[in-house]
Formats: sequence, C-alpha cells, structure tokens
Amino acid sequence: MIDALVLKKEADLFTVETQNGQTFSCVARKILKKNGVFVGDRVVLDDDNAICKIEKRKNVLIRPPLANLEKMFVVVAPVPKPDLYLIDKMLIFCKLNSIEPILCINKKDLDETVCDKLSQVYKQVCKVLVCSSFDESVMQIKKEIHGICTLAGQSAVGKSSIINAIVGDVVAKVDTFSKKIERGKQTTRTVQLFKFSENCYLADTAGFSKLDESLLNLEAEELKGFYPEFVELAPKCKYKSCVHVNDKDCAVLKSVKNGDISKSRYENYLKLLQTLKNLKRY
Ligand SMILES: Nc1nc2c(ncn2[C@@H]2O[C@H](COP(=O)(O)OP(=O)(O)O)[C@@H](O)[C@H]2O)c(=O)[nH]1
Ligand SMILES: [Mg+2]
Ligand SMILES: [Zn+2]
Repeated sequence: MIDALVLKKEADLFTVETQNGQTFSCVARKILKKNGVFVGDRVVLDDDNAICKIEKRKNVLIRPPLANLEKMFVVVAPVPKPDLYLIDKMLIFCKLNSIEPILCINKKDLDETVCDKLSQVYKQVCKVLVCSSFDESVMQIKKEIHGICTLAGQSAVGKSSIINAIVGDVVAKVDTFSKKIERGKQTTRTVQLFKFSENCYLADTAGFSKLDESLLNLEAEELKGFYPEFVELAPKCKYKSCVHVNDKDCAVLKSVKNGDISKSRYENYLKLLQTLKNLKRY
C-alpha cells in the first residue's frame, strides 16, 4: 500500500505522485468509478499500483474538477471593468468550501488609482496583493502557493499571464503547459497540478471565470455572516435577527450611508440575497 497524490487525469488514466516524489501513470479500481477520482485527491495504491482508496477530502469542486484546494487566487484588474459581484461571490464560495481566498489585483501598471481603491475595499475582507504579471511583483503570488492552489477571475484579467510568469522556465520542461491552457477554453479540460516545491501545487486550469449562485449552498438568512465588515457591526443593530435591509436602527445601513462600508459590497449583498431567496422558491 502506497500513499499518493493525483496530479493529472486523462480519460481513465491518472498520473500520481508518491510521497518520495516519484510520479507514474496508473488506473483506478472499478468500485471508485461512481464518485470518481479527482485531481488533488490523496489516494492509496494497492499492490498492483492501482488506486484503491480515496482519502477524505477537504473540499471538491466540480468544474473544473479539483479536490483538496487550499487557496484560491481571485484575480481582478482595472481592465476589463471589475465585476465586483463576481468577486464577492467567489469570496463567499471560498469560505463555504474552506478555501483561503487571496485577491490579486493585477495590471497595476494600467491604473494605480483603481488598484488602490479596490485594495482599500477588500483588505478588510481578505488578503490582497497588488501586482502586474509583466514585472517582478507577480512573484508575490508564487510565494503564496502552499498546498493545492488555483486561479479564478473574469476573462482577460490576466490569469494565464500570471501562470506563465510564475511557472516561467519550468513551462518549457513540462511540454505544452501553456498551450494546454489556451486549448482548454473549448475542449474538455484536462486539469493538472503543477509542482513548485514540496507540497506547493498550482492547478493549471484556465481558471474559473464564472460562478453560478446555485453553487452557493446556503440560506439567504445566513448570507450576512459571510461579510466580515457586517458581522463586526451586527451587534449594534437594534434587532439580533437584522439582515441589514431595512432602515430600522441598522448599524450596517448607517455605515453604508456614511461611507465606512463599501457601497458596491452592500449593493451586491442585496443582489445576492435576492437571488438566493429566488433560488429557494423552486
Ligand atoms: N497592462 C497589463 N496587461 C496585462 C497584464 N497581465 C496580463 N495582461 C494582458 O491582459 C490580456 C489578457 O490576459 P490573459 O492572461 O489571457 O487573461 P485571462 O483571460 O484571465 O487568462 C492579455 O493581452 C495580456 O497581455 C499586466 O500586468 N498589465
Ligand atoms: Mg486564460
Ligand atoms: Zn442591521
């Protein structure tokens, strides 16, 4: 019996890495077919080197298929126009799945003012990095890679550029790493974990660029708990059950009005709250 990590899946063939760093191809036992083996799974190999057991997962994403994610780099940039609703959904998604989100404000060379504003809003919410994939500042992202990590963010914010910049010369060694990323847009995506150093992996997916609200498996009333800046003020609301929607002595609303809480964060909260309520109706 050997413990291993699944680095890659192609049809019925898996590439695994054993604890001593050896990698090879193998198959999975039929009984595991039903729930599937995912890239990122920690598995046990039997005497014939076939995957016979999947260890308990920390989390699992379906599209792209990835298990045991530690961190998600949520990328945003001055151009294209930031989709703050998407960012807020992604941060909530991370929290729900025990993934640490890191907001990467990319393309700082284009507009530092916009980058600063974004940074001001989000540094109260999660870790924030400001960078450009064109210079050394992108290495801040590389330094944050621990465990299994991935990138997310709307199209054209620079996810592929970041991957290429931080994987750099190693790309050349790993055959068509960057080409695969491009190709992944249309065809079925083969996800692969790319190793940087001991227990530091980056999934080479093209990155998540959308997030359907139905993936946020929570009740509308629970949503407020996912906004740290609301949680901090909630004890000052008149009613304990306050969802920060009505004017009746709501400390959150007051802070939105006087500018202490970002208007976009609050407006997107209302939008998401309504969407979650509508989802539950069906
Ligand atoms: N000015 C500037 N442009 C960038 C930067 N990073 C990426 N880009 C450009 O943004 C465009 C989209 O980048 P890409 O990596 O394909 O984005 P993706 O869709 O998120 O993977 C390309 O034209 C890149 O050259 C950056 O730091 N500064
Ligand atoms: Mg891309
Ligand atoms: Zn309130």
